Amino acid sequence: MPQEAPARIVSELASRGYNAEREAVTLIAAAEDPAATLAAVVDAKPDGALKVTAADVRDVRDRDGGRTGREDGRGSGETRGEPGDDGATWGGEVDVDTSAPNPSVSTGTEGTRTDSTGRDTAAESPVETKGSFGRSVDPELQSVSIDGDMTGRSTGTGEYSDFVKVFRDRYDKLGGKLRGRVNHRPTDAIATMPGGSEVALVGMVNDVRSTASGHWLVELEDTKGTFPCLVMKDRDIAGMVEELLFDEVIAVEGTLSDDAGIVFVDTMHFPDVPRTYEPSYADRHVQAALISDVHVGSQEFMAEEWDLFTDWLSTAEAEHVEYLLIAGDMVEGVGVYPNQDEELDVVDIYDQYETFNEKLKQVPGDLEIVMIPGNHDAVRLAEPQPGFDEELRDIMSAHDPRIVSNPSTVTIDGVSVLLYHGVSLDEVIAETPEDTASYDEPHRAMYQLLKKRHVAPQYGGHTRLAPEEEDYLVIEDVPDIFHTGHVHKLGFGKYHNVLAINSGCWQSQTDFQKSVNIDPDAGFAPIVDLDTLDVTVRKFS
Ligand code: D5M
Ligand code: FE
Ligand code: ZN
Repeated sequence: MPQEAPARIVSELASRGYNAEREAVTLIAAAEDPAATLAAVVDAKPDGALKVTAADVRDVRDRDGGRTGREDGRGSGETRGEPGDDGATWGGEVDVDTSAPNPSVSTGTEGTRTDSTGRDTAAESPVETKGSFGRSVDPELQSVSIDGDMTGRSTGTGEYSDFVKVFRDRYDKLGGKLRGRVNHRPTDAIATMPGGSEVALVGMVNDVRSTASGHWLVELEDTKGTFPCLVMKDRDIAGMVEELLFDEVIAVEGTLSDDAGIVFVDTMHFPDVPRTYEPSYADRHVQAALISDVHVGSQEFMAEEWDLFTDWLSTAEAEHVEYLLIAGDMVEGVGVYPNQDEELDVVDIYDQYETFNEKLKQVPGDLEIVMIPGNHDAVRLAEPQPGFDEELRDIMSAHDPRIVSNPSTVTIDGVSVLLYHGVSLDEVIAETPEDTASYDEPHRAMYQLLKKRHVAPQYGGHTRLAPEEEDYLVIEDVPDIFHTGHVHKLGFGKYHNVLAINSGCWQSQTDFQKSVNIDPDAGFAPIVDLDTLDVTVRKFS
């Protein structure tokens, strides 16, 4: 099986009981004789040492007068991609595997698994490999920065006052996006205005009811109180009411009733993404693989398909894939759903993460991995979910992934990606009309979240929210890409130029899913061109 050098180095080190710094792997890969360098580095480590550092590799390199290392030390020498050259330096073998199927491909700016973009039509053909070094990545060009990671910053104690604070913060942040667009007044001021006045208010949706005559009564709440707003059933905006979720922040304009007790609504506004939003693009050709819901430890985890995916990542065809973003549910977890234990392959949660770590080692070492937890992971269920604790980070450290909270924003090569696991999508799909959001078009449910500028608006339902000093779930800045998982369905499209991708899963249908007719899209890897935001879906199942 062809394996690209850094991944091979990581697994070689792991088999000898070492974790390694990313840079150390890069330096070893860059050595003239990676195998000899690795052996020398390991020899030089004192007994009981656990981690190979870049300094260790440099020490060995300097000691050998540069024989085992390239001068620039950057790990991506020009000769890297030459067939037979670098491949031969690893134990003298050249891997050329013609048996692996080429993953089928489809590209486009919008799609689902079942659409007509040709996903099922690609023929099987041999993978082209360039020795064991299919990739050529310059780590100096990679850039990753994280925003909104609340790991270690949780302050909530669950007290009532925390709830007040978090909702206050939500109202301030989202209200701020609406206040410039309407001439709003606080609810207590509206109550004193003369009947018939033109009014506007910005509020959180407190209640939505239909009246006996089929109109909609939407109760909005601001910091001063609540106010009833009536949307007549024959108005165009009546359709918008069906898209409302509790606790989202909207603005309305309308006319005050004669007794100043109710507003007859004419227009309704969402914080939304501006239609003219211009996303940022990378200024070089570089790609990111967006995946989710690996569910290692489940009997249905698709190990073979995962192997095909990571093998493919090691080929020249994937050489521009420099980032792997994982949107939660790394492992199957334990006790997540009733009777889940009957379908576990690995029953211990720590063993599940150990196994996941092994799966990560198959990913070429020069890819930057960023991941957030999901509802199957071993962190608190309530959102925002902090990134994993130290013990789990240690277990998952072989590839040195960046582990951040759910949600978080990661900016890669200048392109911002909002990562959110996606538990609220179940709610959006259940509570808004079928043409607004469905499991077959999960990206449309994501559009709703972008429109509401909040990843999980509704408190107290399916989605559990943890009260914090601030509302980390507000989408303050418009991301260039919004990436979720959780519903195990593949779908992507653009909303006001923001690319929304729900990335499917690596778990075949479970008994529960069978019983409720969930047909997962398993074994797909959407690949995004960061210089164009175009998507190519690779199929490994
Ligand atoms: O959930 C994957 C999808 O399946 C997501 O849409 C929720 C749904 N699901 C799966 N199992 C259950 C149970 N037992 N009850 C309700 N909904 C469920 P994931 O959380 O990734 O397994
Ligand atoms: Fe999942
Ligand atoms: Zn999930």
